[in-house]
Amino acid sequence: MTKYFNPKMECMAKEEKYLLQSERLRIVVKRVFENVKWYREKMLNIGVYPEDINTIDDIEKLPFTEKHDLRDNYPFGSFAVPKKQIVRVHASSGTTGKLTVVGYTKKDIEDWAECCARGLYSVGAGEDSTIHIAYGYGLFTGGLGMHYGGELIGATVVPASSGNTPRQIMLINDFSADTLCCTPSYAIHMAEEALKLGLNPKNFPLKYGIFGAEPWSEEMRRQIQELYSLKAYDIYGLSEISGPGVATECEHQCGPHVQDDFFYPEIIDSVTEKQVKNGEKGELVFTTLSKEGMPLIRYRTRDISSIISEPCACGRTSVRLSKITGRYDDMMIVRGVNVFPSQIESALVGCDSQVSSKFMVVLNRVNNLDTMDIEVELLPGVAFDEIKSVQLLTQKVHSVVTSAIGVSANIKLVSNGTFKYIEGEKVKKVKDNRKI
Ligand code: DLL
Repeated sequence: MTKYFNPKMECMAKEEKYLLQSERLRIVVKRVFENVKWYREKMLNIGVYPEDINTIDDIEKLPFTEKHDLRDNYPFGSFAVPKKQIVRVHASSGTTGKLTVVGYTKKDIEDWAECCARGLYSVGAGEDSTIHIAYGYGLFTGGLGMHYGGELIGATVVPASSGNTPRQIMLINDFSADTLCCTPSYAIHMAEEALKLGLNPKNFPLKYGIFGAEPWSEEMRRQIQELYSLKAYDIYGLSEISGPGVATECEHQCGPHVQDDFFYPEIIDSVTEKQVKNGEKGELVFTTLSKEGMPLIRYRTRDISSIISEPCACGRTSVRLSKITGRYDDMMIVRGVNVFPSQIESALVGCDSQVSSKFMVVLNRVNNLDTMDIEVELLPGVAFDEIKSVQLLTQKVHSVVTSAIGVSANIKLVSNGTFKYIEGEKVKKVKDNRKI
C-alpha cells in the first residue's frame, strides 16, 4: 500500500461520495459566482444563485460552460484567483487562432499530480519504476502532467518528450523503463521503427503502457500488447479540466476510473442538454470540484462516452468511462494535437492575395503516424501559370497554416472551383481516412 492508492477517496461508499461531491460543488459554485464575472452573469441570467445549490443533484440547475466562453475571455478572464496565485499556465487549441488557456494554483498542480499518481499506481507503477514520458512537454499538458504524477509516486521519471524515435528506443532500453506514457499511435509507430532497426519490442523492459490524448480502440490495445510485452491502459483527460489523469484505467482494463472526488462527470444528450441514464451514450460534461485557479462548471467536452457505474473488481468505487468513440464537434486530433478546421480557415484569410480560404483536409495514418494533407483553392481568376513561383506560394501558405495549428501538414494548391460546395449543405472540410 502506498498513499497513491487512496482508498478513502477511491473506494469511498456511494453515500459518502455523494455528500463529499455535494459539499465541494457548493464551495466551487460560490467561488466562481464571486470571482468570475462572466460566470456570475450566466447564473444571474437564468436566475440561479449559489444558495440554490445544495446537493450534487442540483448541478442540473447550473448553466453549461463551453470552449467559446474560455476563448471569449482570453487569456485570463476565467481565472477565479488573482494572477499572482497562478503558478502555471497550459493551453490547447481553440476553435479559432486563439488558444484556450488554463491557469493552475500551487494546490491545483498538487491535486493534478495526485490524480496522475493514482492513475500510475493503479496500473502497477510504483517507486521502483522508471517512467519514460514521450508525451510532449510544453503548453500541452501530457508531458508535465504525467511527469509530476511520476515524481509523486517516487518513480524515476525520464522526460523524453516527443520526437526522435531511435533515441526514445535507446533510452527505454538503456534506462530499463518499465512504464511508457505516450499516445497509442506513437506506441505502435515506435514498435515498428524498432523492428526496422532489428530490435524486437517484446524484449523491451516495458511492463505498463499508459496511452491517451487521442481516441483508440480495443483492436489498437490488442495490437500494442502483441507488439510489446506490456499491458496497455487508457488514460483520459483534457487541459481545460486539468490535463491527463482525469480518468485512468486500473489493472482490470475495463474503462478509466474518473477521479470523481476531484471531477464530477455527467453524460448529457447534446441536443436536449438533459442528463441521460448511466450506461447510455452522450456528451461528456465535467465539473471541477476542487480547482482554485480556473474552476469549470459543467464544461461540455464534446467527447462521446457513457458512464459505467457497476463496481470494478479492483475495489475502487469511482465511476468509469466507456471508450471515447468520437466527438460532437469537428475537432481533429493529429499526432495528439487538437486541430480545428476553423483555425485553418482563419489562417488562410488574408494569408496571400492569390489564395482563398477554401480548403480540404485529408487525414491518413501511414506507418502508424498521422499525416495531414491540406488542399487550398486559389482565388477566382488566379491561374497557376500566372503565379510567379508555385513553390514559394506553397511554402508561404505552409508556414502560415502550420504555425497556426501547431502541427505540420503538406500543403497543395489547387485551382479555384475544385471543391464543390453545395448551397445549404454542411460543408465537409475533413476527410479522415484513419482507421482507429
Ligand atoms: O490530450 C490531455 C491528455 C494528455 C490526456 C495525455 C491523456 C494523456 P487536450 O490536448 O486538451 O488534453 O485534448 C483533450 O483529447 O477532449 C479528447 O477529445 C481527447 N482525448 C484525451 N484523452 C483521450 C483518450 C489532452 N484516452 C481531448 N481517449 C479530449 C480518447 C482522448 N480521446
